[in-house]
Amino acid sequence: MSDADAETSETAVDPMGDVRRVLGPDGAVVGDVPDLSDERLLTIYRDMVTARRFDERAVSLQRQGRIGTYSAIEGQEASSVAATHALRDDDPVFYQYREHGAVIARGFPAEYLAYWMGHESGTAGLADIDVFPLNIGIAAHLPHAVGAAMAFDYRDEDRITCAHFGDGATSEGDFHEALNFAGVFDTPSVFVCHNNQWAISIPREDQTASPTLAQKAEAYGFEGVRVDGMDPLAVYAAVEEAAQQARNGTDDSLRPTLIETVEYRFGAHTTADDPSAYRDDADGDPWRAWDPLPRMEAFLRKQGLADDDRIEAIREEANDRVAAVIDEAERFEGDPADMFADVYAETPAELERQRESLLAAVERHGKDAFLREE
Ligand SMILES: Cc1ncc(C[n+]2csc(CCOP(=O)(O)OP(=O)(O)O)c2C)c(N)n1
Ligand SMILES: [Mg+2]
Repeated sequence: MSDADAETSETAVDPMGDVRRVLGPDGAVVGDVPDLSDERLLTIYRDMVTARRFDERAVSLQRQGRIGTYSAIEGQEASSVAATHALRDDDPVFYQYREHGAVIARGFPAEYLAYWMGHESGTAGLADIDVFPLNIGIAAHLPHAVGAAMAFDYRDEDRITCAHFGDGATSEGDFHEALNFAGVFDTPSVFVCHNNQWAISIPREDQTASPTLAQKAEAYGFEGVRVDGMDPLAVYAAVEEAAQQARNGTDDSLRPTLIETVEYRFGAHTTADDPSAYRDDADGDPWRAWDPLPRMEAFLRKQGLADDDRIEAIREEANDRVAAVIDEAERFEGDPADMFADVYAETPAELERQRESLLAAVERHGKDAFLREE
């Protein structure tokens, strides 16, 4: 480590407490680097850069009225990207609504953005990559993730499930029911709890009296671990171990693992939120030194895997990837009747009346009359 590196490491305040870590704030190696090829390390970095670029563009699309409400990932790119790379491609991922990195790591189909634009058909693209649609009802996807893991067990399939959720989700009944079930039935499950310090305006300290979220696993009889969620290599290592435990669990320890990824939500909760109403901008300052992007970039440079040209090329590739997804998503043809589909097994009479009235209006005025003005 050079003198300059040592200085950066010492001067950065660590806001995370006791966590598993591989990279210092300056990208210096401080733990065991998982066994990843150079190409995969660069791919993880590329997907993180893509997630941040997607964030910038998605917020701007929302401001222009081109997508609906959007939940930003800035600061949390490492945990969903690296966690997904640590799985096999056919291990289903259940996520909340912020962990876009899971979709980007699986190939980033344009349908993903189309779904945020309101196209119901967008979920089809996610089925192809074994990612379940986003879940707004906090923690409601966790019993489903455990149920899917149980199904793999019953069918003797060599697959596991990975479920992402936030610190706020740990206060929901569904969280406790799902993890209790996972423990009792010893399901092949990995739970990734993104402790980004906030559940909209509720700070982590007001969410639970438990000193950590990871320790909640103890109540269900399996292991809980705390990881630096802004360190992609630490997240990768923890999820890879948990996935292996889920797949090949031994008799003396249960297969599920709860991983608390400690991180920070730099942006607003969503584009509908104004964080200045409940926190100071300066609250995020201690976390800036741990930003996953410059950290992973510094690591790649120190390892001799990237130089200025390489980093620039990766940024351009990320920009192009996001631009291509936006172009394709904006070409999706919407069918207004879709909004009535998949709500009820049998459409109630009042809803059917509304559907018919909308379709009659579309027939009268043409679909374009209902679209946004360019
Ligand atoms: C069952 C339920 N209750 C309340 C809400 C309103 N709500 C939306 S997001 C959110 C906070 C979730 O916080 P967290 O789980 O920490 O995820 P984060 O947004 O920080 O990623 C709440 C309470 C909801 N969507 N569903
Ligand atoms: Mg949160």
